Amino acid sequence: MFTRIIDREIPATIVAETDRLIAIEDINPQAPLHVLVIPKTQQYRDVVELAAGDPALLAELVALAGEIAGRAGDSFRLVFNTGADAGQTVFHVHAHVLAGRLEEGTLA
Ligand code: DGP
Repeated sequence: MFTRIIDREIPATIVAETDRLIAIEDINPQAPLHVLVIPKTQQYRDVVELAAGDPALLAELVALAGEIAGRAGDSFRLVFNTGADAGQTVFHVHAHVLAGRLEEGTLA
């Protein structure tokens, strides 16, 4: 599904892009800034697989998340829903970058 966004087959608001990552606005924002940072490869289902398979790419992802969040202020949350019971719905690893005022009880 994210592959179709990466390939420009379905639209998204792209806020950053590098050789290996794309960052888009979440379609259902849970905070004033809610961006998804997504490796372009669909090789990794979740952050545990990504950390094991390509730790440098995970570090790139965290750095890009910090850069994007830095545009809105200093503080942010970085959330990797991991597994269906934790609310993961898209099994192509992605980080939620959340900044600004959060809704009470929201875990993205
Ligand atoms: P997760 O529950 O962690 O797997 O998060 C998936 C997120 O992806 C969810 O917050 C909504 C977002 N999302 C799903 N489909 C689309 C889409 O087509 N476009 C965009 N921009 N976001 C999407």
